[in-house]
Amino acid sequence: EHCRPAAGVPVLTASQTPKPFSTPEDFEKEAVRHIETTLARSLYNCDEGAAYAGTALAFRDRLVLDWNKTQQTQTFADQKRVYYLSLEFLMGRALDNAMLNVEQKDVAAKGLSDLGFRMEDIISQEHDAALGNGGLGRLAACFLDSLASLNYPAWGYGLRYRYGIFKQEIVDGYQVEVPDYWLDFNPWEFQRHDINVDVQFYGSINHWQDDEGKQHVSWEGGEIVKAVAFDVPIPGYKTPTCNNLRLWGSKAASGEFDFQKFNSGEYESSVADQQRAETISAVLYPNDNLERGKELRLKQQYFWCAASLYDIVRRFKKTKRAWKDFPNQVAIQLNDTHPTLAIPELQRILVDIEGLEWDDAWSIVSKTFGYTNHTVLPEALEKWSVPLMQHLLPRHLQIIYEINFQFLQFVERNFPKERDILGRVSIIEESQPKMVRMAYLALIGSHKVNGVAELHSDLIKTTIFKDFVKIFGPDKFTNVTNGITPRRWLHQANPRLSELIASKLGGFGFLKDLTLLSKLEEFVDDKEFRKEFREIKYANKVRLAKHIQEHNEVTVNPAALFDIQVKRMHEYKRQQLNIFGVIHRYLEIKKMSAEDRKKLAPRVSIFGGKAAPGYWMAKTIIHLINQVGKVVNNDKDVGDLLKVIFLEDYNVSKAEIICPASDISEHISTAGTEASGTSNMKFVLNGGLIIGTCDGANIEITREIGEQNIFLFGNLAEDVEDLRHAHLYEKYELDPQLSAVFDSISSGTFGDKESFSALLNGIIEHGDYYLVSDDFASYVDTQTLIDESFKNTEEWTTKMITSVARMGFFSSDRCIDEYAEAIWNVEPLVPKSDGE
Ligand code: GPQ
Repeated sequence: EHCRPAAGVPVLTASQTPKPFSTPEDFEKEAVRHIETTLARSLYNCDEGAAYAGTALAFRDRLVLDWNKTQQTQTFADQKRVYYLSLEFLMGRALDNAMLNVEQKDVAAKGLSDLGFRMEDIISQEHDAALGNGGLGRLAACFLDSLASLNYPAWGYGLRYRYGIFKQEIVDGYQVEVPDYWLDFNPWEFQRHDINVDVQFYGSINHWQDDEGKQHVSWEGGEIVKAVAFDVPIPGYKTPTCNNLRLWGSKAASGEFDFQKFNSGEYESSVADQQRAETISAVLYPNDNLERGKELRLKQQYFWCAASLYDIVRRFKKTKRAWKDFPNQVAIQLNDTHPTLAIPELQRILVDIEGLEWDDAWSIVSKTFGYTNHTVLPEALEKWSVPLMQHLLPRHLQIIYEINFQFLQFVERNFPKERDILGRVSIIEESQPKMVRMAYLALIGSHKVNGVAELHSDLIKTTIFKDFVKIFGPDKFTNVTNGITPRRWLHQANPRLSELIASKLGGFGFLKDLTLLSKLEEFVDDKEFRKEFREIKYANKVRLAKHIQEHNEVTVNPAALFDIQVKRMHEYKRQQLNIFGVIHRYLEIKKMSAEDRKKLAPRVSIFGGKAAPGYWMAKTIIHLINQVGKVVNNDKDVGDLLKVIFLEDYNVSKAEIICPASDISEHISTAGTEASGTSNMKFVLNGGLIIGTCDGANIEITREIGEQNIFLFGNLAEDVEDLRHAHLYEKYELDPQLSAVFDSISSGTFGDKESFSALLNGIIEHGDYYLVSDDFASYVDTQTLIDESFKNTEEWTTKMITSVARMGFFSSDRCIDEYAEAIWNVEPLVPKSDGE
């Protein structure tokens, strides 16, 4: 089984490898070797792309030794592992992160400079790995970083999309989607040619009896698609742990196209099977907080769940343990309901293939899974039509019906007097067609269900899962407030601030224990520190201003107040409230005397974010923002007092430039709609303040940093339902200031007024579901407070520093420790060095 080198043959192992590059020359040697041999390029012909490749490969060499060692340690340690199943991993770039984790970025920068390159330019050669939509996918990426940095034995499982989230171009103020082909050169993945899983679809069910009279079920016929493993190393910060992210790509089971058909002249149909198979992992669905029930999406979900579970079960079987030990060895976390099919799939493996009794199997299944819910928005809760599932996954549908039957019997026994409860909690919705409610299946098949911020975790217990709290008791439900990795979102994105903090705290320990930031409060009155802190903020704004100059061809004043809202475009996130506020400001400025204008703090309103291609209203909002920008930015009379910028193609690597550059960022969702939010944490950690509603993690941020350091406004979640009801059944008046804004839009100030009529009518006539009008006055007033506060530089500086000092709680490390303790029951495991 094992390969044994002959005596005297040196074996390269992680612990024998010195720090990757002790000198810049060491690094250069390795990078040049890769450029000349791996890439077969002459140094005379070495451009930035080749320099990036050489650098990445040089660091990768080092990474894979730790990776091998970690995997070997995990295999032999034989302790419980975590599997994080997520359809999205929004990783961004890998090189910078890899260099910083081994503390070798400076050495490499010097080496690159010797070769005639600037580190920044080389880093920006890398294509973002954009296998996600927004917060949910980026959370998965932060979790992988924390799992590795904290030495948890953990794997991620996902899909290897050939196309990640589309690239956004803005053409004449409109969003245009361009495909994101990111795999032309990707040094961070390794295809495992030996790891393939056959995944079955369609077919029929056969019930039969063996010679001993035992009943069996088999799933036969249909179509087979091959899942091919691609592994991505996930290094931890300052630790030898390097975990694995396994992404599945789809291939035709036969591997090749049909030669028979090809030879008989049917070229087109001969490649059709192959193409159909490869379509499964071709593209990421670009919807955020929305489900559309498409067959291909269901295929993606099953393909990935089946391949991952096959892999996990195979690994478990190698331990030769009894099946009842499975939940002691394996914890599987479901990132939203997307991987819920893993539940009936594991039940199918145990019952149909391994021959366990139903109840024994179910006891194992329901101890293995944990389910994280990320939204209460009804349009985002997954439901699959029963006929579709019957067609694609006939055996799974049977199993789901059996799970439901047993569950409903249990409910009936325990709540005999409640007539309506069965219909309400049934996994099957009795609609036309019938639908499988995936959130209920995920909940019933898991031992813990968690929300992602306190308010959200409370809300799921009183709204969508209310009945289930009664059925299972409150202990099944828990909260794990989201977090972010301070490595990427402070150290990498804002190296100067990280350095400054380290100089005050006596080292970079805070990057592993973010609560150490609290010591910064001791320096809040330190004049020199305050000055440096402000200088860093200013420099980060200059960097963003440069980006804006290059991409938007608008000159913005870095001394102005930078007001930023970047996130997916969505009505519930209320970018429309923001842009209406900007228009209001513009109209006010136009009315002001020269004297009054002098008193005003200049502002740059910055937006960024993608709209789902089919989300017409979100696209309208993008269009309005760009139209307003066109008018305002060209109004000489307004000058520097107001600029409006839409940043094209917001993604992870752009967020790394944007988050450190805010004075204010906007997190202004209608109360009760944003489960948590995570960019709110990124902005505050980088010394920006927040204007926000009492929603998601804003509430906990306020508790931590103090309400004097955040600008809260708007109605509370508890009042939203009544307000909506009142809008529908009573006459309501539009807020007068908002009305003036609408008049200016309707008079054509920002171009063709017809373009925006549906947006305005939704508020004026159709109930204003997101309460834009209700919150407008308090939003505008709060922005005025911000103007005043910003002009008082000393007051503002104190708020920034105090807030940063109090952000320790929001590290994804804290979050992962909570999952490990309360949900997974797993312990860290540090890779052994060789010879031990
Ligand atoms: N989230 Cl359901 C997404 O990014 N996409 C989704 O489809 C759903 C949720 C977000 C959610 O809106 C944010 O409030 C959270 O901070 C984030 O998930 C991570 O939990």
